[in-house]
Amino acid sequence: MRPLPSLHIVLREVKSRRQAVPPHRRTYLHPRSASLFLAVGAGMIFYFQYEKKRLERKRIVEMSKGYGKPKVGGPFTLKDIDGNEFTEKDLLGKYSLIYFGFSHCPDICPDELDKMGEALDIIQDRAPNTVRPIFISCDPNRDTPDVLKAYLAEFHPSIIGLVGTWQQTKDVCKQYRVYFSTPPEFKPGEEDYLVDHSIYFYVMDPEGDFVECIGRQDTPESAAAIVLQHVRDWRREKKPIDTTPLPYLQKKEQAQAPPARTQ
Ligand SMILES: [Cu+2]
Repeated sequence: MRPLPSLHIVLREVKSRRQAVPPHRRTYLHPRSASLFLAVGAGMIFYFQYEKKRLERKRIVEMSKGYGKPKVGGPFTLKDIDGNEFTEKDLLGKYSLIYFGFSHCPDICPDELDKMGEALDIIQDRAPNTVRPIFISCDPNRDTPDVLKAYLAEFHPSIIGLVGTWQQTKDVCKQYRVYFSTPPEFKPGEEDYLVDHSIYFYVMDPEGDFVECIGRQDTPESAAAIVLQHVRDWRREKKPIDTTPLPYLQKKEQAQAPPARTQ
């Protein structure tokens, strides 16, 4: 077997071949062109990766809108904590972040709502008023509007609390494929039950279609990043998005505004 040439010999060969090219025909890559070349290359790789991810997200979004597929979301009728009717039509215009829980939940709901609050601050900072956070109670017996109002006051002020009758709650849970186990009514002495519920945030687009789930493994930062990415995709496709200030900001503004002058 022929022995492999040593590195030294290889280098010498390269050198001599290079020298064989007359000086005026040698091509040099100027350091500036080299860095430009690398920057363009890196930019293209980044762009293609971004596009690939965007198309992948789009495919998933379109798949979840597809016919014949189990659909998440649909018509429902509930009431907000001020007693106003709230239906699936009130989800339109902005992105929604929907969470199903109950105020007696010992630990998961508070943790998730804290996380939602932090994510909402990040989102509000980068894409103001594009997302409407919603908490739907799946414990209609104990979560009266007042109970829910007091409970949600401990979390982010933008969260809209929704409650319904037992049947309305059962219906909305069915629409969102949330397991619903709450008994229609509780007997005295049995008020201390736990409610099994899903622990996802449902991200719905401004047309009211489900786009993605945010799970317990997500941090406030990653949850915000998921939502912001969808908002960016939506805007990129030049689809309309409502950015009127969220109700809690409007209330805040009204409270701060000087009283109207009367003559
Ligand atoms: Cu919970």
